[in-house]
Amino acid sequence: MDNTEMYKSLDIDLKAHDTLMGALPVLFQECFLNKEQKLKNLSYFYSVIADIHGARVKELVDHKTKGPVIGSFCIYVPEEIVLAACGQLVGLCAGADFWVPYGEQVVPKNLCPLIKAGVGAKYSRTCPYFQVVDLLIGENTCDGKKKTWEIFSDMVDMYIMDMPNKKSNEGLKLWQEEVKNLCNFLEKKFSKSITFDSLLNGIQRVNAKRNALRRLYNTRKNSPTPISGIDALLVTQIGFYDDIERYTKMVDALAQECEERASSLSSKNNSKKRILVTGSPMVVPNWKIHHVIETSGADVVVEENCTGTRYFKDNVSIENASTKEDLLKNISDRYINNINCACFSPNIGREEDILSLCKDYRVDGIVYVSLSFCTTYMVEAERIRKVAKENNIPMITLESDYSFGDLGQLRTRIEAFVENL
Ligand code: BJ8
Repeated sequence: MDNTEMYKSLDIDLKAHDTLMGALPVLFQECFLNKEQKLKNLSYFYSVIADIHGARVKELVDHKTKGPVIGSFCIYVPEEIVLAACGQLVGLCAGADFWVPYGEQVVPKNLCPLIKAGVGAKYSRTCPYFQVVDLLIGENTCDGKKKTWEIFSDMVDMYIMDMPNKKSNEGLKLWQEEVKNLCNFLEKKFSKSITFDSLLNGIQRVNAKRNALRRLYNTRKNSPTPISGIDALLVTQIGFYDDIERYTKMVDALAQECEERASSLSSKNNSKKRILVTGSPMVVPNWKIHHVIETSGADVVVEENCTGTRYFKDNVSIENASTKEDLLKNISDRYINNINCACFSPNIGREEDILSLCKDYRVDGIVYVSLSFCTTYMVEAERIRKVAKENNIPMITLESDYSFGDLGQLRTRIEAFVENL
């Protein structure tokens, strides 16, 4: 389908966009299409990526007649409230190296690639998702993001949620206020009243998405795993911008196929080592680490990061909630209790999560990956290394960006790590 007219209406730089789109198929082919495919329900997710700047963007453009399209950079932004305001939430975190040089024209080079690529995507006018949003909701997590919102606010309408640094009672109170404030802000800004029923509906829709993802990830506890780590990562990544109902249905169908496949594989011996990946988020099209691990003789069986278990761990409770305020409180609780971001100090919950995931997914080794200049995750690696050592779980720490210059070095280190497990 020719999207030129839509791109023009979104003020896309067509020439630069063509260059960007030329690079994606090569990577996609290498990481996904070249491998032997066994799960038929993956074809939906592959088709979403193949048409990443097409059909879904058109749906979002069409949605604007009914409600706002809102962008975010963090899984702390509650999708339930955006849905209750008739909005659609899209994750704008950018994972392509293409955008980094554009970002570096505006922000310092020694920022993480996720921020630089995000700024570059907007600055270069080559990402239709950035171009389609009516509002960007930022959050005060790491310092890099906090200051980058000031730069974004010259290019796009912004609302910023403050974040506590500690998961104390005071921290929880601050966050509860922030969640309420967001709700009030969206009501006013888009003249949509958020009621108990609309909020409940939003919660149920996001909980259903989480249930489907949990069901899919549970199948990865089997040995052999019925789905490769890179495919599971791709599925989770798509959840950040796909239509929520369609996505949930497709994840459920895939989970069912994986359950069936797991029972048919159960009698087979599995000699592959099982890896937990943890650290900074991995957003489309950042598939590098999974690709290297899984072409080095191991399986990634779970990801403890924001493009993994943190995205769907536990639901927002609707029990005993009879008012809109109750629901908002339950939303605050679910987010603060389940998302163990390294921006919090201390961040004991993450240590506990990693250990219990290692047990549940029968993990042989941990691959800890920080994006370059992602200070919080780089520093926290030391705590996780200690905890892993105390529990006799081998761990390797890697630092990488979106370029492919370090592929050889990564492969050498990962192969040696897997061999020694
Ligand atoms: S809850 S991990 S999505 S903040 S990679 S920009 S931390 S320097 S993305 Fe994150 Fe929310 Fe936390 Fe998750 Fe900063 Fe690190 Fe860059 Fe990061």
